[in-house]
Amino acid sequence: MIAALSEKTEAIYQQVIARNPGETEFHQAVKEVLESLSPVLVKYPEFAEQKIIERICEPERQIIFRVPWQDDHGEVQINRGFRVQFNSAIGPYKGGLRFHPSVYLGIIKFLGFEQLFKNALTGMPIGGGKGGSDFDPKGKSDNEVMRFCQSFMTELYRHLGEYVDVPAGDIGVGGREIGYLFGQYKRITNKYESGVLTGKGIGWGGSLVRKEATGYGTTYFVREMLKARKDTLEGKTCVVSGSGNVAIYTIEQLMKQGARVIACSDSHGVVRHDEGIDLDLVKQLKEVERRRIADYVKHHKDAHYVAGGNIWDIPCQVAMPSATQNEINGKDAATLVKNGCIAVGEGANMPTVPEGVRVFLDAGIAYGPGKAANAGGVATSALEMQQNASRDSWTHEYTEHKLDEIMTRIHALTYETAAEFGAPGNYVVGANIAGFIMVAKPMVALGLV
Ligand code: NDP
Ligand code: 2IT
Repeated sequence: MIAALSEKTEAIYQQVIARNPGETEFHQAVKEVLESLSPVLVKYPEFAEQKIIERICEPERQIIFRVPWQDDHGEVQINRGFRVQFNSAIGPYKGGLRFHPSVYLGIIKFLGFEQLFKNALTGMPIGGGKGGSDFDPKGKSDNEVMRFCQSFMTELYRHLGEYVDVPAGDIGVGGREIGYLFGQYKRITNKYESGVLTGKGIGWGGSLVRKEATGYGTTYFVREMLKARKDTLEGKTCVVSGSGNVAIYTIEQLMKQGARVIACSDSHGVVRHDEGIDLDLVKQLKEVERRRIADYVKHHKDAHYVAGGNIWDIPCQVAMPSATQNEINGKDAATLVKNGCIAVGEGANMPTVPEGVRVFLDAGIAYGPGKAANAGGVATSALEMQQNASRDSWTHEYTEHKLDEIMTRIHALTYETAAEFGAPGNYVVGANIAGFIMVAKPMVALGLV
């Protein structure tokens, strides 16, 4: 069940719409959090007195800049760069960079807003931020991507720092891009400041398990939700949307937990393979060759590819949206429930539209919203920062164990908070309230800044 906005939160929401015209994804993310907060204002009247919600909805700083670069034909290209430094009450701004043609301020702000609560839920000292560009890395040569990243960092570097703002990857930004960005930061500043970016490669300041962390973490969260219902992932039929970083390592961990993954996708279409997805092939196609998922069926004659298909029409017990925002609409959610889906773990940020969230909650299935379920990526970024600060590198086993502990703790925190605020089993309420309180209390303590 989702509560309506109270008079007070409705007024705040209307103010957010008026102050941020046209930023529909940002409005959606704000509304979804405000719907959970009325009981918090009753319990903590100081939050209302200090206008904490109004302050949280206004980013501390927003940077928009020109990114000029030259393509392989010598033609000048212009993109737009963004960094929104949302909230630094509990640590330096932290959050990924997204390179995708759909990027505009409203997307970066929704992501930054989600990020600040997610980061709080990890229990690590990281504030919230997000950035990116409308640059499209698809179809670009390595040299073009490098020139773009160098130009992007030539402007952004002045706003970053280990104690200031620490970006990482998101859609379209992986190890290759982080490498070029770090190289340029190092060159401009003349400092080997490892802690300025996370998602770095092994051998130059990166952490083991960061690459796997978001997918593994989301799967651990689903494992915990099922455990609370005396169930497991063993033998479950799963569908994972996307075939990028989060999707690949979600599939890997689902398989480790004994589940069967029968479908994945990209923005062009859906692959279904009832024998079980061949993960080594997906890694080869996507991580190494940067090809389309359509090529999967060239290697497996018994698999099916549907161009423009809808992955949520495929019956499954566990759905793991791992591509992008608003990829599950109300009808998709109803189809999933009708087909016997018992759990949804959001690897992507805000992949389910509000109507779809309502369908999942009304059906009483185990629904893990992104800001709790996919926090393993940024949590492991914080572990990377710890290793950089102490000039140490931890083993795979130790780091993975830490990630598992953090996800298990986030599950317990969101589960218990939901129960405390009268909505047992509702992880939306649990995540929003727990994350909000963990930012709001420090904001009160730090005074009007
Ligand atoms: P990648 O760029 O590695 O992969 C993105 C995947 O999603 C690709 O398969 C891509 O298909 C698909 N996709 C992207 N945009 C769209 C779209 N508009 N419509 C349909 N499909 C789309 O990104 P990540 O795996 O890193 O990110 C996936 C999601 O996870 C995002 O929502 C991101 O915000 C979230 N996330 C990522 C974290 C991380 O650590 N990387 C941490 C927490 C959340 P195609 O190649 O065809 O574009
Ligand atoms: O949405 C996210 O949490 C990320 N893209 C990862 C952010 C990070 O700083 O590791």
